[in-house]
This record gives sequence, structure tokens and C-alpha cells, in this order.
Amino acid sequence: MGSAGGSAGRRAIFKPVFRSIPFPAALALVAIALAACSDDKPNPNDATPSPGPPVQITAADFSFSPKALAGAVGVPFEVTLKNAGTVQHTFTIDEFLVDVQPNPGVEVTFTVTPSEPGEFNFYCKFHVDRGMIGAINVARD
Ligand SMILES: [Cu+2]
Repeated sequence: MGSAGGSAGRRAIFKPVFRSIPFPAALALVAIALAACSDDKPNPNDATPSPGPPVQITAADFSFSPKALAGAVGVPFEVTLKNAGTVQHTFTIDEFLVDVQPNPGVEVTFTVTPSEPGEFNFYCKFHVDRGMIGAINVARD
């Protein structure tokens, strides 16, 4: 459904912007972009949010925010989870052996390393039935 049109559209937008930048500045931008990527593997896919940066998640009574995360196989990312609710919540991802349970008002930081690609749920073990569920999309890396 229009994937060819989509990439042509992106090129049409990109080209004039790039042309208006003086050549040395353009090189500097490329250098910055390369430096921003992880040292070992540049990310060729701009459409995927780059994994690695810390993620802030709030657990409330009874929801997570945000409800969607992105990661890549084998790339650890740091999660800071704040329990902003009045009861205990968990942040659980069965597939990646993640199961943390901060008390109300407490913030915990931990690392998640996706071990396989696909879409997986994170949820609160106590309140999944009340809508405390979200998804992490893990790209093959
Ligand atoms: Cu909960």
C-alpha cells in the first residue's frame, strides 16, 4: 500500500533541505549523526526508534505511561519505573525475565535486554485485568 510512494516522498523532502546546507556543515551533520549512533553498529533504519536511551515509565492506579516501548535484540536499555500509585504495582515481561515491584511512591531503575525480536507485553501482575498492560516492540538487530 504505497510503500514506494512513501520512500519517494521522503527523498523529495530530504533533498532540498540537504542542498541548502553548505558542504562542510553537511559533513559535520553526518559526523554528529554517526557519533550519536552506538559505537559498534550504526542503525541503518531511521524508522525504528533507536534503542539504548533511558526510558521513563510511570505506573499509576491503574495504568502504565507510556504503554508502548521499542527495543532491539541484544541492546540493553535502562528503565526508570516510578510507582505513582497508592498500591503496589509490578512491571513484568515474562519473556525477558523482568519482574520488578516498587512500593507506592518509589522509583526503581533497572536494565532490560530484549533477547528475541517481536512484540511482547509488559504488565502489572496484580492489575493486568484493570488495564495495566503495554507492549514492547523488539526489532531484530
Ligand atoms: Cu498494578
